[in-house]
Amino acid sequence: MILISGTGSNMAAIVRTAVQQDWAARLDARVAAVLSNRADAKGLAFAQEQGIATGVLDHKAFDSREAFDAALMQRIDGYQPALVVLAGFMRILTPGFVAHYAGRLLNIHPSLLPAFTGLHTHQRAIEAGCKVAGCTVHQVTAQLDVGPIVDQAAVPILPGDSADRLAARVLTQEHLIYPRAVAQFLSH
Ligand code: NHR
Ligand code: GAR
Repeated sequence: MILISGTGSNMAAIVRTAVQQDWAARLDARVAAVLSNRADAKGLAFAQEQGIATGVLDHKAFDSREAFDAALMQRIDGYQPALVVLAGFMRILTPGFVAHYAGRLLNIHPSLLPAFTGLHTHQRAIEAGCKVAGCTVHQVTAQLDVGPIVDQAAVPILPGDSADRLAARVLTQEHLIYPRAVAQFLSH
């Protein structure tokens, strides 16, 4: 199960790797569905083209984070997933949600955690004068961006880098380490 909010390039990387590496035969695993909190998330079209079930649950239609998360849990549990993968999913999840999927909830964050938790990581890394940046796959816990680190990759920050240029460099690494981390999780 993959949750997205936007482009879904990490989701697409996982879907492509699952096909290329034949996860169905080798890991008895497939992407059960792709859910988004935004109806206009670009990644939904890609998932549909791949024949994957998709769904939209608009957080703005709910009175509280708890109500949104309860509905999201119900949707997810309909697929009985072994693993829930956040891939550019932009809603903070409640402690109840996190507890429900404890040990089977992964996220990719666009920084070398524990540095730069939260948002706007690339701009903040450039402004801090960092010489390296990167991305982190981590288990999701109730506290934001601090769950156990599963894998990381580093890239250089080059003179004159913009946040967009750095983000693109980091994203190529995300597309390598996230499918690898998911496969590793599913092989245990
Ligand atoms: N939920 C929990 N409980 N723990 C984590 O570690 C989580 C999480 C939900 C999402 C991804 C995370 C990231 O990789 C993630 C980790 C969104 C926000 C945020 O502030 C922060 C961190 C992450 C994702 N979201 C705003 C909110 O009010 C909305 C921002 C927007 O819509 O653009 O939920 O960076
Ligand atoms: C990725 O860089 C991901 O690490 C980051 O957003 C991008 C999503 O791209 N995630 C967050 O910032 C979570 N708060 P994608 O939709 O193309 O996978």
